[in-house]
Amino acid sequence: MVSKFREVYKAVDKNAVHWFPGHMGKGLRQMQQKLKMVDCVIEVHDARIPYSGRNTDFKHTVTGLRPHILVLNKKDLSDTSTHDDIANQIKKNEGIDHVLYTNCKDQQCDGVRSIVPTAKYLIQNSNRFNRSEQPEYNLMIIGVPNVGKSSLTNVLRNRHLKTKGASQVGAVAGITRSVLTRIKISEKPLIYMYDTPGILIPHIKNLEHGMKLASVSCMQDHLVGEIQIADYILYWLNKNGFFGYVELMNLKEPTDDIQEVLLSASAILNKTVKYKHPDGTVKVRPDFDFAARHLIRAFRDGQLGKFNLDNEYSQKTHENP
Ligand SMILES: Nc1nc2c(ncn2[C@@H]2O[C@H](COP(=O)(O)OP(=O)(O)OP(=O)(O)O)[C@@H](O)[C@H]2O)c(=O)[nH]1
Ligand SMILES: [Mg+2]
Repeated sequence: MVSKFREVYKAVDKNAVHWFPGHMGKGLRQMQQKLKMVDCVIEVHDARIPYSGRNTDFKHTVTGLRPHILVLNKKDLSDTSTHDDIANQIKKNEGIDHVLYTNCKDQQCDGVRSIVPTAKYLIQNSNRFNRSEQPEYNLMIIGVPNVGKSSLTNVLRNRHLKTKGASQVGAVAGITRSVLTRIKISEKPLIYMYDTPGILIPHIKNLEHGMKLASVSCMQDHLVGEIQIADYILYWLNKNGFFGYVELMNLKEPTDDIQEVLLSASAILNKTVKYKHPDGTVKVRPDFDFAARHLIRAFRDGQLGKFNLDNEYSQKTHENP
């Protein structure tokens, strides 16, 4: 039987998934300047996309020979059944031995608790080069926008020092704009963390990687287009057999047509916009952007399920992205 759903995703606007504003280039330069002070790099990424959009340039420009921990954050929104498999694959393919899954919203999270001891262990067993005489350890947290770098810095600070958080956190990508002054996260031994701005690869060649980043809000929605993001989410849900959106969007059955989905949801959301008709009169039509945001929000909040958007790279195929 031929599937009624799309096998391949085609974007309306392929160029929309490029986002490299000035503060990212500047942030990257600041990070490189601070590097000689750094003993261990903590790379944070979204657990729903363990491969897509990870900034591979970091390996050459930032991580280098330093100890490297990969933190896959927002595990509360991700498909936990694939975690072990992915961690093993990353160890095998990338040589990163320490892959930790975290949920910054959970004070008791084992992954969060193990970051400082793991970093301490790795630093004590590494060649600190020019820093071997320095008593304090400096960590640098890096990653793409909105994955929870500042949240993690704050949780670690609160856990160990019982003081209030210092790094600004926000639901939109691009909150931290520059490399901040270091934040103390442990007294004994003395450990500091540099929080840094989220940095994307300047040119995202793989369209689906870009759309996955956008789907989990590592880019700003208006740049990619809400309807385009909703369409990618619809494509992915259908392709993977998740049909929770049918009820959410007031549909009778699954469909791959985003216009149909948005039109149907508009009936219950009851949001309209005025527009000027070519005949000069002002008319009213359903607010499709609002309906698109409704689908995107439900997907991001986990209402439609907990997903691994990179599932094609794990379990079955073991392909490299
Ligand atoms: N569900 C869930 N949300 C999280 C978690 N960690 C962070 N968040 C949320 O993710 C959003 C982004 O968090 P930030 O800490 O600002 O992310 P960032 O990586 O510093 O972002 P930039 O500074 O923009 O690069 C906020 O709305 C946080 O509340 C988590 O483990 N689970
Ligand atoms: Mg931040």
